[in-house]
Amino acid sequence: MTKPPQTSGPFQKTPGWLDWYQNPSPSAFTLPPGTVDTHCHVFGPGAEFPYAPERKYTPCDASKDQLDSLHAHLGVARRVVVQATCHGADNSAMVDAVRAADGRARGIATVRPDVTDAELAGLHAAGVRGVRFNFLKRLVNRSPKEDLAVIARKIAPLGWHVVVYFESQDLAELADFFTALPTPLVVDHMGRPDVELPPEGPEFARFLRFAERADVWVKVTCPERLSRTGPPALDGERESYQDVVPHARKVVEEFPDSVLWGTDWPHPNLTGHMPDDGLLTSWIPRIAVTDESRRKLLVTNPARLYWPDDPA
Ligand code: 0GY
Repeated sequence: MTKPPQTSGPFQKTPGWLDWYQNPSPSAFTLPPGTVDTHCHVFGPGAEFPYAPERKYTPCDASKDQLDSLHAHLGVARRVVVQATCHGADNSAMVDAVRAADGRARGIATVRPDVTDAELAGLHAAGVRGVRFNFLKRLVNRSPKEDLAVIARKIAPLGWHVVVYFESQDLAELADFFTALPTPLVVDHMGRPDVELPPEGPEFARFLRFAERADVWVKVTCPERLSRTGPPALDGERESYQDVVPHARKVVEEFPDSVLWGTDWPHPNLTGHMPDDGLLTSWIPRIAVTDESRRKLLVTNPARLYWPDDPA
């Protein structure tokens, strides 16, 4: 069967863009009731929510309805929609997706330092519970730290947190800045370790020592982004993303009460391959090896952070 082409509305996708996977397999792992996807995005649709002029890539559309279908298919109960850099600080698509989920979604916004208290109150009413600070040069022009500190001071009274996305080699320079922020922190994709370095080595140890600070949460997400060994070998000789498992398992074992899981759908900026989201969940029992650790990772930890008044 020919699959319909995926588009960006009136925009041209970045050359070589890999579209998200259509018709995913059934979930390889049965998610427990109440599972939360704490890291997913919506892209446009571009015709309705135009991509930001300052974006560094143009994705294929990934709408709230398509996200909803994926979650229904996988058995995900609630979600956190993270503002993607291709929408800059225009949070409309993310907010629209969060509102439409009728209490089953939270949002993470991108805001500028001149954001007003009224704007923040509006975002809070819509379901936003944090902002994202992104330090990846290929995704954003870095904001001055003073601007980020201003934003953090403005959002702290709302009980929000800051989601930080950085490369592992930048942690040494950023750690003191992070520690001085007056909010909890949520670290994207385990701080992007170089998985060719051992989980017992000094680089990952630095990250683990950072993560053990109070009020730091870690997303054990994106094996498909971090892996060098890649998806499963066709001859069955190698499991998928095998090289990321030891790092993620170590994080889950050291911080069972502050780890979070997410799909990263629709997987922006992958270059080698696009994973089948149904098969990706096979990662979960490999990194959280007991029922209790899986329940914390998938259900109770994210509920505590994002729905403290309505835990699963
Ligand atoms: C992710 C990772 C990436 C992109 C973004 O907002 C974004 O554009 O987060 C990436 O390219 O590594 O978390 O989706």
